[in-house]
Amino acid sequence: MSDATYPFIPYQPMRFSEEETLERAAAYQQFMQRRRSVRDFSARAVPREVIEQLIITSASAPSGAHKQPWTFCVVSDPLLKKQIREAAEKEERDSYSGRMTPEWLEDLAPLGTDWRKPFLETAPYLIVVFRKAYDYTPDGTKRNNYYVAESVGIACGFLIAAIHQAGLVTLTHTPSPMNFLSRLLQRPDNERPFLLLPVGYPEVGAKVPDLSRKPLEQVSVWYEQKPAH
Ligand code: IYR
Repeated sequence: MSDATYPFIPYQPMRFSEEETLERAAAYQQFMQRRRSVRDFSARAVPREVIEQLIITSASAPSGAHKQPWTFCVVSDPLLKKQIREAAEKEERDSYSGRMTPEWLEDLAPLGTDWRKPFLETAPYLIVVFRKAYDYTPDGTKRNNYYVAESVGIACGFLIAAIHQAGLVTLTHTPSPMNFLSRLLQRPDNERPFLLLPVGYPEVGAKVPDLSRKPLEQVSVWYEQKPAH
């Protein structure tokens, strides 16, 4: 570790009044409530530039030691989408008919999922997010990454929010095991598949399960200073 100091620049704060802050927090909350995991995709095209912007947003996520330990593989080639679908359905078929426990299948029943994944071909884009356990420096030595799952998970959260903000839909698909993605996308040994997100427009008349979200009281515990009396 050298004792050189590293450059710092002024932070450019967003400045809002208290009233505006609450309005913005509430408006964003309501906007995010409309996000749903959608499985019925339209084949309607999405411009490449849109996907580029979504990925730049996702890659702005914080990461352990700012290592940015992610790669976004963007698949629009119909032949490759077909190969991904076939490989995913092969794994999913085995999962749904034996690998998943009865309890797991019972928990999934309200979502109406099964081994069939037509969205892997219908959606105009598949974004396959890879996590990088380590990186290589230009001279080929390994450099460690930190909190990789947390970092890539946060980036995927940013990506999902950006997709919703653009008026598009996605779902988090996790075929298991996922190593066929490393093979089909020819990824190097330091990358592991993390999440697969189809991106596109919803099919006209798309339906989603009638679910509700846990209210604030059920998901939060508050530790506040007691009022003096
Ligand atoms: N990976 C499977 C099963 C699945 C598992 C969970 I947990 C879900 O919330 C949804 C599906 C699939 O993609 O169908």
